[in-house]
Amino acid sequence: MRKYTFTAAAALAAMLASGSAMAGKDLDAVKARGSLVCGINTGVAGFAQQDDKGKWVGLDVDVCRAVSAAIFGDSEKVKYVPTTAQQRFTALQSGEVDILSRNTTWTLQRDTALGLDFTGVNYYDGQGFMVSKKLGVKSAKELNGATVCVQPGTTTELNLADYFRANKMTFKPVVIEKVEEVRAAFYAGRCDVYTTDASGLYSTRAANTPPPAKPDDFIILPEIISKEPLGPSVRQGDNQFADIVRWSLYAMIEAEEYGITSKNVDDMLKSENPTIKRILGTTPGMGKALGVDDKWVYNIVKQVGNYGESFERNVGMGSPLKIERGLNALWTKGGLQYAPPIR
Ligand SMILES: N[C@@H](CCC(=O)N[C@@H](CS)C(=O)NCC(=O)O)C(=O)O
Repeated sequence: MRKYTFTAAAALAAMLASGSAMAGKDLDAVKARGSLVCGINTGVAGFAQQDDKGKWVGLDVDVCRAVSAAIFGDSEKVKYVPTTAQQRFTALQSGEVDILSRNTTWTLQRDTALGLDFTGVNYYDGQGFMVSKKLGVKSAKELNGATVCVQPGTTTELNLADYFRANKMTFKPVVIEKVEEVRAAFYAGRCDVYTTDASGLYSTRAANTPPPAKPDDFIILPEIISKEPLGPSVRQGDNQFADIVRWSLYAMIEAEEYGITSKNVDDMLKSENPTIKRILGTTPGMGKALGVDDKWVYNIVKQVGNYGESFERNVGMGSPLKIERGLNALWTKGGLQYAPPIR
């Protein structure tokens, strides 16, 4: 036993000395390939959507770009694979994608039985309901007997059943896998209600509304019926890769807290603040501990922006979605976004 302990400790020390502590097969594969394969959704404006040049943009896309910047020093070494709600976990489990960054709720079963490892929360959300104004409904409590459009393989489907049962109401589900088809069904009046994460409702209403529907024709009811902490996940089994994903997101949040932006990051390299020096690698060590370049946060912020910049650009008041920071404000501003210290 003693001998075993000694051997394990020696092996660990040797790994640490060689700088390859806990290196795993997933990170090795990403490095060997020279790119990150990132599973995203098939098109939810603000979170992951192709712009007019065919480039994927959005809050979830920015997480992939940040991880790419941390590993390769270049945020563009990413291949994007669109996945429906139903396909997404198989895509990650089978190795088709390295990371899932796709409005996916962190739940116990997904984090355990499904073999995923959640690495943080890039958007605190909750489930809501959208209806046509013509329906004349002001509260979800008035939805007894309604026909409800919903996507399968989601927490949405489960919460919907729980909510109606708890409120002694009935509903008729219209379950459709493809997001554009579920939206079309809703706009065509095949269901009274569309339910998903509130972010998805804002996104659908603001940017995906196919003509002739108009955003003003629809209202989002006030009830938020669940907790949907959305965040990136990886397969279990490669701790270092999971750490890089986790700390890339934290780096964006920490940069916002310390006022480091894509615009001022070069000036910030001259900062005498010891925390900023550690974050930006002017005092080396943090990158080395994570197994990436000491300039990792500099590269993330310079190329992708801090969390607040990404939020505003993609889903915030400056975007068509116009979502307030709310729960996604920093903890110093009354929200839940809180990064452990980079030290
Ligand atoms: N957060 C929920 C729902 C996620 C979800 O898939 N939502 C739909 C509606 S916004 C979606 O993203 N669809 C896009 C797609 O299928 O590509 C979950 O993790 O189960």
